[in-house]
Amino acid sequence: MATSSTTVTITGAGGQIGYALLFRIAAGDMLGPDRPVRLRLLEIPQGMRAAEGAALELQDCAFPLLHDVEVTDNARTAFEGCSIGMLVGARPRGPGMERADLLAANAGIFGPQGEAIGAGAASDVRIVVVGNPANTNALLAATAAGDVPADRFTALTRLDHNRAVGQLTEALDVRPDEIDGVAIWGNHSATQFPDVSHATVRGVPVVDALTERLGDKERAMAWLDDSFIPRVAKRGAEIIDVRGSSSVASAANAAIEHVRDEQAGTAWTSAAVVSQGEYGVPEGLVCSFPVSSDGSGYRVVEGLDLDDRSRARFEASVSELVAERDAVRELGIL
Ligand code: NAX
Repeated sequence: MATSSTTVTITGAGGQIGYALLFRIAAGDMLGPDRPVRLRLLEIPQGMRAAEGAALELQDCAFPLLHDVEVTDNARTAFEGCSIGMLVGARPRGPGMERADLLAANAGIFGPQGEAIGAGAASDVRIVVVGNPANTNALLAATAAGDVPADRFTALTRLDHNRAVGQLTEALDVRPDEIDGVAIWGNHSATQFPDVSHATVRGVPVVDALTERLGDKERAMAWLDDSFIPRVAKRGAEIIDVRGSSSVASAANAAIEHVRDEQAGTAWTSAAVVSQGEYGVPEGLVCSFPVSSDGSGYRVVEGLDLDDRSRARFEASVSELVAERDAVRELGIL
């Protein structure tokens, strides 16, 4: 008997990240070689031609796992029967736009998309929000989705996680798969806290390995504070500066890994999930934590010690999330 296909909905599918996502998903990179997919591409009218063009190219790839592609500018159609939703399309900050304007514009996107998910998505639906401000956009969609359990909504901080691993591989001259236990805490923004205090390299604490390499612990801590943390947190700006365009393939790769690991299971990665009060984070905020998955969704890794410096960094980022939530509430949206 043929395996039934999984419906994957991608918003902003005509954009840059969309273009980098579609072909890898259709090739089986996200759900594996045994799970055929049906793609639903959601765009706004101005983006429809680009999405339709991508659909033509998908046809020209003749991917054996790709059972169907539909392009639409109707959110209800796009999310009907959706099991995996990747919410990439968002309103970028325009010139002179204040934070409140940005949040209101995105509420106008993520509210109706959340409603469409509530109205028609499959009972096993899981959502990852990529479009910025990702954490608060996920909160907006989750709130609008009615009966869909809030823990089905996540936001992407896997790119930040991967960036942190990438910085360590260079500093320690090791391979990415030799590093475990990196964590991103807080908001997907420059306030995020990339944390190595529970990380190991070939089983040795990263801080000890850095101390060995740089000569003493003071230098290791200075590298973490002055180089590693700001570089990871501001890597998006560095990419724009060097490449002349924002992160695209690395963002698409991170989104694919986020969904793959949530579905297949993982002992440890980073993702923004709906807080249930873990580590003192106000309930309901969509906040990045170290997480694990047994295949049924991401859960926060609990019981980790955070020293005072770490806690202060984490709390600063959580305060930003609270401010974003409050700003949305003040607009009467939540
Ligand atoms: P693009 O501007 O290339 O593409 C966005 C697409 O979304 C456009 O085609 C646009 O027509 C479409 N769109 C806008 N409103 C829509 C709506 N209501 N419904 C459906 N489609 C809609 O941006 P791209 O480079 O692809 O980036 C997409 C988003 O990812 C941005 O918000 C960006 O800030 C965010 N990012 C998030 C990252 C993360 O780690 N969470 C990292 C990369 C990226 O910066």
